[in-house]
Amino acid sequence: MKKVICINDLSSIGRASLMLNIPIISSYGHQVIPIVTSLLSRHSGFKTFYKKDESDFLSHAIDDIIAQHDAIDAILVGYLGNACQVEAILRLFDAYPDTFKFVDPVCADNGKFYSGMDHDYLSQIKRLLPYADLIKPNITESCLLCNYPLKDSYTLPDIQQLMNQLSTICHGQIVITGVADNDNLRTYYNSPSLNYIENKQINAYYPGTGDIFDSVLVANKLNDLPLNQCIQKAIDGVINAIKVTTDDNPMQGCEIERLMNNTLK
Ligand code: PXL
Repeated sequence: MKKVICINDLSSIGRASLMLNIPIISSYGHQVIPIVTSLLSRHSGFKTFYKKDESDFLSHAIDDIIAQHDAIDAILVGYLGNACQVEAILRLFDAYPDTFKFVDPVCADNGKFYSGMDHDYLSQIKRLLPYADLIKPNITESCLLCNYPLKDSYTLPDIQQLMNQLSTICHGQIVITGVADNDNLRTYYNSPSLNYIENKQINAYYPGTGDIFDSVLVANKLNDLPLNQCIQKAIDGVINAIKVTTDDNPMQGCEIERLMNNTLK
């Protein structure tokens, strides 16, 4: 069984981060080893939430895991909530040079930073990207990482330039999500060369879709699928998760429980 360390927050209300990583990656038969970065009563897309920083726990947990010398197949990094956690994560990366490393530089969407995040925060999490085998910024995060102007729509030369700049930061595979093109959404990737997969845009915003995407992507990478197939499965996963959702309030996230058919029942 493959082992995946997932470094992400745990939000009680509104399906996001670890509450998506754990069930989805487990459903592929991989073992998830969660390391909590922050505890939130609700994800930060809600107007109010209570957040408890877990940097101290994260640092000690990482040192304990390193001391055990357990074999780890993949490390997934998502929402930190405190940029000081980068130091401990770099220690983990250093201790596992051959482990597949996936970094989602979670900090912004739809042209703006998430609550409590800013350019200083971004400059810290950017330090993780050179060590990653695969990164997945959305289009807003891509522009912010590259000091590229945020726009309403992006041309192919825009994406080419962003991809070029991102590949000077990360020498691994790069996936840029959420690029609108009329009624479609494009997911660009750089492996083996610049390419994209297009799907019909769904007219609703559900928090956590990036975490569903990350979970399916990493689970399939661990099964050695080529990047384009991993991306297609990640897109299909997000679309299916939105399709089965019945709650009128999209802030509650996608009802992935409806996709969890299992033999424990
Ligand atoms: O899905 C990204 C994410 C993760 N964690 C928290 C968030 C968000 C996006 O809003 O608020 C706490």
